[in-house]
Order: sequence, then C-alpha cells, then structure tokens
Amino acid sequence: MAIERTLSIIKPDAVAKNVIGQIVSRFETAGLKVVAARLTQLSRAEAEGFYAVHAARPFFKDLVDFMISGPVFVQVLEGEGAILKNRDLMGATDPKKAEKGTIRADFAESIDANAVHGSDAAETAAVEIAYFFPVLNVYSR
Ligand code: RTP
Ligand code: MG
Repeated sequence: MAIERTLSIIKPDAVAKNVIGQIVSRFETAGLKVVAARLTQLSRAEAEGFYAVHAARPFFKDLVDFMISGPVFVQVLEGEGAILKNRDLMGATDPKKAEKGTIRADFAESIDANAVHGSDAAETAAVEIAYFFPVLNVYSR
C-alpha cells in the first residue's frame, strides 16, 4: 500500500478532555507520523468552509457551532494507507456504533461531540490538507 497523507482534527470535546496526547499516541502506535500540527481556534467562516460539503445538511449549524466551541488540534498524518488507517482508528461517526477500542468509542460522547475528524478519501485529504497547511502541500511528494 502507498504512503499517504490525511488530515486529522482532534475536536473541541477531546481537546477539552485533555486527551490530545492519548489520541496522538494511538496514531503513532499504528504507524502514522505527525508531519504537521497546530492547536487553533477556528473562526465560524473557517469551520463553514471546511465542512462546506455538508452545508445543505440539517446538522450543519450544530456542527459548525460545535467546531468553534473551543480549540481544535489539526494535524497531517503520514503513513502506509494513512486515510483508511485513520478512519479505522477513529471508528464510526456515532460513538454508540463505534467498535470497541476505537477513538470514538473510547473518547466521544455523541454523534455531534465525536472527538475526531479524518479525511474520507484521497481527494478530500488533498483538499483538507491544503485548507489548513497550504505551505506543506507545496512540498508534498
Ligand atoms: P468527520 O467528517 O467529522 O470526520 O465525520 P464523519 O466523516 O464520520 O461523518 P460525516 O458524515 O462527514 O459528518 C461530519 C460530522 O457531522 C456530524 N453529523 N451529525 N446528526 C447527524 O445525523 C450527523 N451526521 C453527521 C458528525 O459530528 C460528523 O462527524
Ligand atoms: Mg466526514
């Protein structure tokens, strides 16, 4: 499998719980490397732009309100099959449906406050990485 990059966000609920390190540790243990990262407070415009694909969905306003409710930890993860590997580590969107041992099963409270975001495909990963780390993208292989 090819070396890929994916965008991960540790969402406000998990940052507030003080589990950034525990979540990053899971990525590292699974062979993913953090190649860019920053703790940041998203503006409403940034959050709306990031989740633009969901703009017409009924949960969009709640999603944006939640994503700006506190700081987030945004990272680029690199490794073999990084996109799928990260999604596997995250677990299902709804933590009640997430498999035991996944990040969402262990750290998330609800479908809204679900601890992490991860890119879902190569195309979205490229767009999402460029959204937060435009300079890194210039130098990507
Ligand atoms: P994410 O984009 O955050 O990694 O999550 P995902 O791929 O697992 O889920 P997605 O379908 O992309 O939805 C983005 C976020 O919107 C919230 N959501 N709420 N109430 C609902 O039915 C509902 N569906 C989605 C979730 O917080 C989800 O992470
Ligand atoms: Mg998604």
